[in-house]
Amino acid sequence: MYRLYWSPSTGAFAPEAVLNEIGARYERVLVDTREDQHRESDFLALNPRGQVPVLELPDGSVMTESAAMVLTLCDRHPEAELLPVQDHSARAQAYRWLFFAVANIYEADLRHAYNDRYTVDPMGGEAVQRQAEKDLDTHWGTVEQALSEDGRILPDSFSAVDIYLAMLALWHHDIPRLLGTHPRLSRLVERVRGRPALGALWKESFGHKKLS
Ligand SMILES: N[C@@H](CCC(=O)N[C@@H](CS)C(=O)NCC(=O)O)C(=O)O
Repeated sequence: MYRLYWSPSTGAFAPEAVLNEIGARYERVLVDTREDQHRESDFLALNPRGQVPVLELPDGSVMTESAAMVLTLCDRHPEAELLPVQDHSARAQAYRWLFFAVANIYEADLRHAYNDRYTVDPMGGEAVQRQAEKDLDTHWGTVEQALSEDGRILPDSFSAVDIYLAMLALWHHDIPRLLGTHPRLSRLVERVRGRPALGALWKESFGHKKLS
């Protein structure tokens, strides 16, 4: 059985969504970042970086990095068809946009949320945050151009990368503006939200958020 160390409103959503899509058995261990549980020694022994999510595989090995978890779960459960097959060029596009999302959008979201960590100037947090907002505009613009008209990052199939992008969209500091100005992304979010396997998790994770 898989074990997912998670906290609400974090990158744990993506691997948990994939676990739901593939129908795998898993248990959740709450590491509440709001209570600083991610800084406790037991958890630091699993992830010295002190971040969620952490995924324990059925053989007891432990991994960090949400995107790596998504790829690992898709590889281990190919029957769920959440990624194109290995030798198809669409697989390369899936890697491309997942890495793009992590390296750029997730990165800018962290700068926005933890702006004080990105400057030695005690007054500099707001400037870091403004720059992160500008960068997010640029990166979401790039994604919007890459999406199909009906809101998929791979034009021929739904994929785990759509799930990952939907999660990042729901972290945006101004979701109504983001979705209002990015119609293809808005359709992607609707598609992910409508996935039968994700209903309960979506409600728990994002049910309180205003989308328009
Ligand atoms: N690259 C990591 C980033 C993980 C990460 O930044 N997690 C955040 C929540 S989304 C966290 O644990 N923040 C607590 C902290 O840094 O203090 C991943 O994709 O898993």
